[in-house]
Amino acid sequence: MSDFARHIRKSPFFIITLLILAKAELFRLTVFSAMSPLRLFIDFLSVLLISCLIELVPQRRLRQILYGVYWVLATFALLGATVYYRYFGSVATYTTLFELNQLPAVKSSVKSLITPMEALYLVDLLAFVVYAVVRRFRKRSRSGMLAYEPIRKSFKLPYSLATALVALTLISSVFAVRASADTPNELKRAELVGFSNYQASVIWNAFSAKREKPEIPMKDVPATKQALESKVQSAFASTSATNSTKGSETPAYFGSQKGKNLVMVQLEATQNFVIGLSVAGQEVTPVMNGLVKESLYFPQVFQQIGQGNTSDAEFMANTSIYPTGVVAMSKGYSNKDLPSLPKLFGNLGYTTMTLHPNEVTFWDRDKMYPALGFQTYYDKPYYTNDHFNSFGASDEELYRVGLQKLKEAAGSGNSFYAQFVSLSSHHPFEIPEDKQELTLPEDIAGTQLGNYLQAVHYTDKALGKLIQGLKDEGLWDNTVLVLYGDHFGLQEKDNDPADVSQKLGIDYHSKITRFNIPLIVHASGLEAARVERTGGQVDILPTLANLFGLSWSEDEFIPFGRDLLNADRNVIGMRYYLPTGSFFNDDILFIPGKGFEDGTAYSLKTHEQVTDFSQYKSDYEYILEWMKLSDEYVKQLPKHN
Ligand code: GP9
Ligand code: MN
Repeated sequence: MSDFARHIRKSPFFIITLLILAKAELFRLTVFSAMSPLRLFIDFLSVLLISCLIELVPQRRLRQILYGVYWVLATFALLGATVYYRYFGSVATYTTLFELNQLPAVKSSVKSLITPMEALYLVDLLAFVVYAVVRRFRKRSRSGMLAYEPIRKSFKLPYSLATALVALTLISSVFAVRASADTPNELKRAELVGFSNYQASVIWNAFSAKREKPEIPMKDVPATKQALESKVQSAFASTSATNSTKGSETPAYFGSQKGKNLVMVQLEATQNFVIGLSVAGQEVTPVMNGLVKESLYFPQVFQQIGQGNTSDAEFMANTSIYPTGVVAMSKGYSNKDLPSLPKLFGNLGYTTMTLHPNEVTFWDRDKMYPALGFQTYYDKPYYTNDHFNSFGASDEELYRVGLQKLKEAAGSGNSFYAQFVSLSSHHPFEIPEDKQELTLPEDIAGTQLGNYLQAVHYTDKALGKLIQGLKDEGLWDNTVLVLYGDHFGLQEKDNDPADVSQKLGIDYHSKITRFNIPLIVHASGLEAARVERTGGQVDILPTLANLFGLSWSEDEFIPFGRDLLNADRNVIGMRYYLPTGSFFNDDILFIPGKGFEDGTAYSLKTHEQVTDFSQYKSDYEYILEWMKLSDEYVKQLPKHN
């Protein structure tokens, strides 16, 4: 061990370059499950670039420190990105660092994502630390004092060679990044150019996007949107939710819920497969199952969140704008005057509020809620902490307080729009024992799947209390209740689809079933129906706008979803948890490769792979342009005061 450590101290250039390269390859193997001599060479050049830059520093001591920093930073960046990939299925970038302050609140989630494999990233650093401590200890016991022993001779690249290598490796990195710039799929891009080149390219793109003029000026957004809609299918033009009152015929359901209250509950980590599911003779979600029988139920809706997870789902449901995927929308766009559902209702004299039992600063909601135009928010301090999970209060407590607020709002004589964001079924789904009411078979109990079912069962039960409360307060008949899931719950790494399928007696697909969330709209007098149209979280606002008869002009608002009750066809984009260019239409889930042709498609009906998907090429081209348009739109929105 001491030889290894001495080498690091004497000739860090070789050994640290090699160690970081080894870790870059470990990352490649874990994330992309593939390695090739060409990719290894590209990684080598990018690792070498930093080492050679350090070699240009003349002071030996400073060089040593920089190597140490390089070693530690690269190790933790790659290790962190590996764990991050396991949850998000995306390669972390510098913007992920903005979320580090949230780590303490989700430490149990992070812990459950770490595997023993991660130790491989750390062995060399640990060995070095042990060596350094032992060496110091020995020295102290010999001389009775601490002393730094300078290394008199250490290896250093000749200045001219280091300069030449910097130039060469820099050119090769720029070349690799440029060659992959046309690949929309971020995962593929990261795989092609390697971790550090990918980081450099993301930073460069963000920097140049700031300086460049918008590609589609605001005044051209409506026309571009219209053109895109008709490009995919002329039917889109007539079902566009730009302004529901604009079409020649009145859309179905238009204004049927006008003037009623809206209570919209975003259910944490609730996937659609739990609806109607029974385990060992017990219904997992009896309350929602009952509701479905008397509601509009949309079983083919999918998550579309980006880096902002729960908060992105809130953002989308209230704006019908796609998350850019580059940053949590709450962090990146809360300075904007966001067109939104709370504002549309607010303009009609509604009282608007949002309720969530976590700290409001989590995901910068303290900035997002005002930007969305919610008049009031009720966060952590409003709830009695019943220590349900690491965030604090339970859903029952959320609804207890919420019902009081709804009662007060109703008392003022105004209609209200209240959004609830539930939290009790948060990953890793470990809820208090006395709240676990399902009796699960042995092979499910105690697994993540078992914990998930228990947590969702609790979420459902708490929801029942909200519904009962609304009935008791006499609000039920005049309130539209909307439920939807924010994103998947079951982690891919802990739940083999075949195993889940076998245990639950369903056909669980690792992507289609995982990203499928429920959407339920209940209103007294609204006839129950199962609406099979494919949809996403961007479609929630246009669908509700139609039901409530809300309208607007293009200057005020440009939503990027569709009214699911009137659309004849739908294509929705997904990025971040799947690479950019992925989409769901009414038939398939498509995931691109480098482009369309080398992509993969799965039938939504059978979950089987579809080999001939050429007919959907226009959907692929459309969704890329559509999401770009949404990005251009949100970027150009004016700042709010
Ligand atoms: C906490 C909640 C966390 O406020 O948003 O949920 P997550 O975003 O991790 O799903
Ligand atoms: Mn969530």
